[in-house]
Amino acid sequence: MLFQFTIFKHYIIFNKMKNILSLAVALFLSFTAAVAQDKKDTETTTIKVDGVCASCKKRIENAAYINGVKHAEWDKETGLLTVSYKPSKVSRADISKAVADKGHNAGDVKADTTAYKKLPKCCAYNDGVHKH
Ligand SMILES: [Cu+2]
Repeated sequence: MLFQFTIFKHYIIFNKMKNILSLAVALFLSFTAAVAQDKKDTETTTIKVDGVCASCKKRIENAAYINGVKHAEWDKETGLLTVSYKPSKVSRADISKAVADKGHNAGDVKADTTAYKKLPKCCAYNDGVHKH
C-alpha cells in the first residue's frame, strides 16, 4: 500500500515536471520567434544630416528618436545619421522630416528656417561655423 502510494506520488511529480518543462520549452520558442520577427521588421539606413558639434549630435539623435525608431546615431565627421527603424511604423522620410523640424538639413528635407534661427551660434552650420 505504502509502496503503491510512493509510486503514485512519483508519477504525479513526474507529470508536473513534464508540464513545467513543456511550458518552458513553449515559452522559449515563442520568445525566439518574437525576436526573429522583430529583427526581420527592422531596417537600417543612413541619412546625410548637416551639423557641426556635440550639441548638434544630441539634438539630431533626439529628433530622430520618433515612434518606430529603434536606434539613431549621428557621426560628426561623416555627417551621416544611421537609423534602425520599423518600416511598418515609420518611414525614412518621416525621420528626415523630424530632424529637419529641429533645424538640421536631413537628406532631401531642408531644415525648418525658424528652428534653424533658434539654434545656438556654435551650431550655425549654414553660416560659416566649422566642425568643432
Ligand atoms: Cu551644434
